[in-house]
This record gives sequence, structure tokens and C-alpha cells, in this order.
Amino acid sequence: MGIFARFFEKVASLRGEPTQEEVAEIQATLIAADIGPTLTQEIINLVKRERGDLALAVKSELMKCFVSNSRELIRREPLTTFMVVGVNGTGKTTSVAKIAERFHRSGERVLLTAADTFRAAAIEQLSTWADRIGVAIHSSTTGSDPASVAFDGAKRAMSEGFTVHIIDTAGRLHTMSNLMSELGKVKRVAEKVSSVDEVLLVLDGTVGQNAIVQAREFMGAVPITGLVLTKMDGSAKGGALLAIERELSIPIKLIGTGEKVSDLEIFEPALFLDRMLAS
Ligand SMILES: Nc1nc2c(ncn2[C@@H]2O[C@H](COP(=O)(O)OP(=O)(O)OP(=O)(O)O)[C@@H](O)[C@H]2O)c(=O)[nH]1
Ligand SMILES: [Mg+2]
Repeated sequence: MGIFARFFEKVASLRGEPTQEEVAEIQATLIAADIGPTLTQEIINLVKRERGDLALAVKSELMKCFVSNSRELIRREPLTTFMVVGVNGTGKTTSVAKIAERFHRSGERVLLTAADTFRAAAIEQLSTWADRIGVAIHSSTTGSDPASVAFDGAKRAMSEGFTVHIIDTAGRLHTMSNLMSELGKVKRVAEKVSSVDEVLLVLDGTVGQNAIVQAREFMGAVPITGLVLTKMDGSAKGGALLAIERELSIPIKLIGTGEKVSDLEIFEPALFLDRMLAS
């Protein structure tokens, strides 16, 4: 049984005002759903207060977590530039490939730029994806300056008539301030050629509330326009998604649901809530 099903079952068994013990039980259920302490408290208040249809009330309370209805990636003529950032291993490069494939399929001319010049195998990894999808790649050598790679990629995107440019960056710990400020530099330098229209922060959906801490640090380094939550396949921690968008006020645009290039969904809040509350 899903966590919310358990929650509703518990709530349905209440007779009148819940006792302290019952409140604690409900609280534990909600904490297990990983929706975070603030939201948990709000739902507890709702349970104590609501006399009508509680399921409906809970759904509309949860719906308030979502800051925006527009989840589509920005498109701008003649060239749209995306920069993809996040801590190590969250799924940035895979997400770059997934996004590239989506645009490629819809007829865009896509260029990938390998601005992860830090990890030895990173360029090869992106290049393998580019070959597989059938899109172009710009890269330099491991160890070269990521900002100048991004700049050259942007110049090439402009001069060769690409319509979508996606810059992959190296994973970095949100606690390392020199690496965080490097992101700002990559963006500034790329923008000498063409504006970076979206900075997508890739978060591992399985780390739950921790993702919020990471995100805050990235937000201090570059203006994040959208979130990509990965590894949402087989994750029981779907509830984290609610807390993440609510706390950060940045739309979750995409959901990664597996390792394949097609495992990407545009996030749909209402559908997500229906599934979460039903399961
Ligand atoms: N199950 C699952 N695995 C994923 C998803 N996205 C990425 N992965 C896996 O996560 C691992 C890391 O993915 P990468 O795309 O290399 O992550 P990265 O953020 O680019 O890593 P670094 O560049 O080293 O920081 C790989 O094994 C991916 O296949 C997803 O949505 N679901
Ligand atoms: Mg990578």
C-alpha cells in the first residue's frame, strides 16, 4: 500500500478529534512520504480542522506547492541555450542526452557542448550520447577551461545555424565555493555570444530533502530557471518533489524515470498528485 493510502486509511478510522497519539501516528506516515516537516504540519492541521472531504482538501493543499503551470522548456529564436548544472552523479549528462533527443525528434538542430572538462571520461560519455542520438557535439580536451569551451560552443552554435545549444557542466559539490563561482563564469562567458535562456538544475530525486540544501547553494551561484528531478523510477520518495518546489519556488520541469534516452517526462503536477494520492 502506498504511503498516502495508509495516511487516508488512518484518517478514515478516526472518531472525532484525533488524540495526541493518533496525531503522532499520522505525522510518522507523512514524514515517511518525505514531504518535509512544514507540509506535514500543514496536513496535520488540515486533519484537525477539516470537516468535509479530507482527500479533496489534502489534494488542494498539496497543489498549492506548485509555483507555476508552465513546465515547457523555453524556446527562443533563432537559438535557445540551456546550461545543465548539479552535484556529482545526479544525472546531468544523461538528462542532457534526453533533452537533446527530444528536441532532435521535433526537428531542431541540436549542438551539445562538453563543458565538463574535469572528469576524465566525461567528454567521451557525452560524445557517445551525441552519436547515438545523431546530434552534433563541441568539445575540447580534459583539463581545459570550461568557460572557454562553452564560449567556443556558443560561437559554433551561432555560426553554424544550430537552434538548440545544450551545455553540460561538471558535477560539483555545492559546498565548494570556488567550483560554484565557476558556474557563474561559464554562464557569463557563454553569454558574450548568446544569452543562456535556461539554467536547469539536476537533482537526484532519491536524496529527498537533501536536494533542497544543494539547490539553495546552486541558486546562489547561477539563476536557476527550472529543475530536473532524476531517478524517479522506483523511488518511493515522490513526496520530496512537493517540498522541493514549494521551498525553492522554482518549477520542476522534467522528471527522469530511467537510464534510457526516452525516460524523460514533462512534469505534470495534477497528474502526479492523482497518482501519488491513489497509490
Ligand atoms: N534510474 C535512473 N538512473 C539515472 C537517471 N538519470 C541518470 N541515471 C544514472 O545515473 C548515473 C549518473 O548519470 P550521469 O548522467 O553520468 O550523471 P552526471 O550528473 O552527469 O554525473 P557527473 O558528470 O559525474 O557529475 C548513470 O548511471 C545514469 O544512467 C534516471 O532518471 N533514472
Ligand atoms: Mg556528467
